[in-house]
Amino acid sequence: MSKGQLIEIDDDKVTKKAILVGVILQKDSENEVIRSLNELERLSETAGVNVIDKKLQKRTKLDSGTYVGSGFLKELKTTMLENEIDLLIFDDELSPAQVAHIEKQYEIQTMDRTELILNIFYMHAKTNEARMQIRLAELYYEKPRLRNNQSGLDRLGGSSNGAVGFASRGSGETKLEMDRRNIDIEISNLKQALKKIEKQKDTQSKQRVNQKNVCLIGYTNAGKSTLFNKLTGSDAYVMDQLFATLTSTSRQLTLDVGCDVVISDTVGFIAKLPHQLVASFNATLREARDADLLLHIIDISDKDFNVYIKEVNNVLNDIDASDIPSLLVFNKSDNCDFDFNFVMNQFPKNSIVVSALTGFNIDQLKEKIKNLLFLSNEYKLFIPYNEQKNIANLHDKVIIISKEYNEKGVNMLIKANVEYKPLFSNWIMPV
Ligand SMILES: Nc1nc2c(ncn2[C@@H]2O[C@H](COP(=O)(O)OP(=O)(O)OP(=O)(O)O)[C@@H](O)[C@H]2O)c(=O)[nH]1
Ligand SMILES: [Mg+2]
Repeated sequence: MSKGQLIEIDDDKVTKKAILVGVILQKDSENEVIRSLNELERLSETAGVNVIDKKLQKRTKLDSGTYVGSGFLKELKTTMLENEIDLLIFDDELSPAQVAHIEKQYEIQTMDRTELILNIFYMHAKTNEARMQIRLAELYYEKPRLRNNQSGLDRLGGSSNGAVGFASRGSGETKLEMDRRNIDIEISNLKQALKKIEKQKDTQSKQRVNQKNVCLIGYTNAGKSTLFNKLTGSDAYVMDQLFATLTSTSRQLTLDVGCDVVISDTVGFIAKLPHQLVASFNATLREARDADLLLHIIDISDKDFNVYIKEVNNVLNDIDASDIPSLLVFNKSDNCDFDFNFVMNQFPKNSIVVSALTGFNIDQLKEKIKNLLFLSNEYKLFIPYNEQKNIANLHDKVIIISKEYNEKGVNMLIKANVEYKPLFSNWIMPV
């Protein structure tokens, strides 16, 4: 496929200049819209865009044709011409018709939040799987936007990672139909290829039945990869930017429990996470859905952390992972300029404050993980000597607190997850 009229900025290091636009509707909290617009600035910077200004418009409802009002757009157009600003980035997903309208009527190059996030994913995709996933998300985004003369996703610059270029922008009715058909074929091929990768991974993980899976989840940039490295001694990619991690990495976590525990670092979440990405990153997000325990990492040094907790819970809901036991891990305690002890009162159950950077409370975190995975209940057992051979089965599932031999057998105090109770229920003694 040939590349269309893409926004190329990287080759000659000319940075795109942009104005960001947010809308405050009557139902919206102004603070929340401002927070989101600031986040859009962070996203733009991550994508290599130079943000010149941020504009907010208060409206009773969105303009169905152009999202914001025509007077507002005219003013923006003048500012953009005067200051040689290339791009208008909207802090929401615009309809294909709205983008077409603005670009045609006002000759303003527009991009929406979804397209910007897709660009970042494209720039950061390093593995074959991530490249295919992002390509699939792009195609989902692009298909309803194909138009006769100009369509497709605007590509910002950034490091070339070998991903396939976007669909061509057609120039006539037949070309448009052809483009649509090509997109359908490519979507179907990509889905098949991704399914194959997923199947391979499934087979690999089925070989490890005796294993507990812990998954790090959380808002992007919360410190998941840093914590993953601290817990496992790995060197996963850490960067002060959004969506540094796109592909999951798994490592053994040593907890002294005799059973394999594998921990996975994975892609971060964000408010208004594009649904195209949720669909195409299904396998990556399934990592969370298949976990025995989720470590929900929160940047406690960010005053808006409550908003982020809510957003992450929304995504967990979307991917059917909200019922999985989770531990709230408040990270970056070293960066906190307030007393964070109130957090323990606000979230008394299953929460801990840590610093992945300094190592503060990391041993306590491991202890908590161990408790949540294995040690929900304490049992007193008596196992006669003639049944001793069965004890071997227990060692990798439970924690043996004490062992006392007498002439008939062994008295044991153990801690175990209730799911393993059938393994020792014959020997349980009244406490
Ligand atoms: N001060 C401080 N900074 C931290 C801590 N943990 C992580 N960071 C910093 O936060 C930034 C993001 O860290 P990452 O580990 O890449 O965050 P992530 O959650 O994996 O981010 P994505 O993969 O982009 O979603 C980096 O600059 C880290 O150095 C911490 O405990 N304290
Ligand atoms: Mg990461």
